Amino acid sequence: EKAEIRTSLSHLYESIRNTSGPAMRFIRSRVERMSERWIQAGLKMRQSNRTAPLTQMRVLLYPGALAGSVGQHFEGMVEEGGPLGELVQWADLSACLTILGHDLTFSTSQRQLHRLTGAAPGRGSCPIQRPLTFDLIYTDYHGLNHLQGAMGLAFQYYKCRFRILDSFGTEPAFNLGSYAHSRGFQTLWGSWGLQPLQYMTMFPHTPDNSFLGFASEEAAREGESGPDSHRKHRMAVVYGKQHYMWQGKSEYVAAIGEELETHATVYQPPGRASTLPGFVTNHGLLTQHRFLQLLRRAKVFVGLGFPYEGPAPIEAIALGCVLLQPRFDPPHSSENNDFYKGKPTTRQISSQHPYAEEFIGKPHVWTVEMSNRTEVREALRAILSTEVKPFTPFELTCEGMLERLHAYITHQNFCSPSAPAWPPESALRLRLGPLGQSCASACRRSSLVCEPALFRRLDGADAFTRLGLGCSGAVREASHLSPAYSPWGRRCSLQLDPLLFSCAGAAPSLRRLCPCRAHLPGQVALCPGCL
Ligand code: U2F
Repeated sequence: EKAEIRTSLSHLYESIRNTSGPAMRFIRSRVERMSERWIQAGLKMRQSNRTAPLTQMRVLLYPGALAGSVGQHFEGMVEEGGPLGELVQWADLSACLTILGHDLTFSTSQRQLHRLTGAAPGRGSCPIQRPLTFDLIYTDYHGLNHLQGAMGLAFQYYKCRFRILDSFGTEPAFNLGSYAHSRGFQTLWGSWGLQPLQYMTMFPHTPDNSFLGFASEEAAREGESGPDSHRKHRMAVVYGKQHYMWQGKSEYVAAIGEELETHATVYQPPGRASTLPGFVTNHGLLTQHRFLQLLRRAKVFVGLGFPYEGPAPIEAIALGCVLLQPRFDPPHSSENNDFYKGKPTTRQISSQHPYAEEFIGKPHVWTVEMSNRTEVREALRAILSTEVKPFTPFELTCEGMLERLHAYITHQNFCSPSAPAWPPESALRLRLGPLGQSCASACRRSSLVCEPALFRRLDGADAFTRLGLGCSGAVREASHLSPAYSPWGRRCSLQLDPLLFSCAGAAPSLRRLCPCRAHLPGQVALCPGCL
């Protein structure tokens, strides 16, 4: 059966009918609020004929963070200022798959997971393994544990069908258990030995993974483009849903308060006194709808440094706010920061929202040294004196997300070694990185992106020749740094274990061989001609 673009989300409402709790309420209300935009984006996609229909997939969505004992903890936080970014992604992923015409099962129950994917009770103590009835299973790190418990031995066989929602990303060196163990890359989360592209991130920060993203509010919404629709008040909304996020920031917040009427949406525990400065108008945690209405009136959205890399700044920019956020110097990372500690990434976080800083920038995004009052004040004055239009990067619109997910479902096949390679070899732009640099940054320097799926295409001795390098010898090594060239002794190394191909790997004495590619405007995940 072919997957036909749907013009209603009723299939999704049906599949979440029996779920309950605050997290699913958040997901449902987000989907309902955005449904018209999803439907319009689907119609546009159908008309454009850019994308061929594909076979309907049977898809299981299992957010492990909402199931079992972890789920209880998470649910408790939803209405108290806990993380909602993951829920935003689950909501948008499920809407997107529904519009694309796939057959969805949504579950947050560990018991149901056993029924759906586990072995059937057999005779005596010998359960009977049934074939898995899902072509794709979207889950998260918690869900991987649950799936392993439910599926037993079949887990290994079917794991190529999994897709892992992983906001902050998993680099190859942390992903391969034996390697992580022997080279000191062991973390709380990594070590599942999946294909790195099976991990799907919130922003395109880890090219070794697939960028899933979400769908933001959009700049121009039909019927709202009247002259008054983005009239801005001299007003700031501070980004930070819990009191602790404000600690140690009083100077910075005071500098905001001097220039603008200052609003907040901080969860206020009943019976506890607020510790926010008196000049701040706190609305308490708002529903998403009311939060977005507040942003519509505001001129500036102010980052305090935490939460990192969430969706709210993108929504704020889409509603015409300017994001003012702190720079991190030195950058935050798993080496020096409790939040990133134990996360399977070596990324260096240069500001609260690196995507906003690098991909959007001025006039929408101002990144400042938070403790420098003069810099903060000058930035605020510059912001107040410029009119800034709402902006949404295409990749974070409903249409952009539909296009991207459709491409992934069509082309990414991790189960069959004979699947056609994607993107095709014609997309490859071979580059030699400078000493000490990763391919992620080497490609970026050429305004390209690192494409891990193309590493296989440059993993032969001829790649060195094409770059004009003469090797004194070439060895195959299992290393997240291969392929690479060492100028000392002109040593060339090739990859022994394809799971270790890594855009992120870098070492001071090595020049990486890098598979770069171009990307569509506003859509880094896809290359021209690769749809
Ligand atoms: C991120 O999670 P957060 O939940 O902290 O991300 P935010 O950017 O604050 O916002 C998530 C959504 O919450 C909504 C808002 C966003 O879409 O519209 N919201 C709301 O409904 N009511 C309010 O009063 C304020 C905001 C990130 F996404 C996670 O991956 C991380 O775990 C977390 C920590 O870094 O940050």
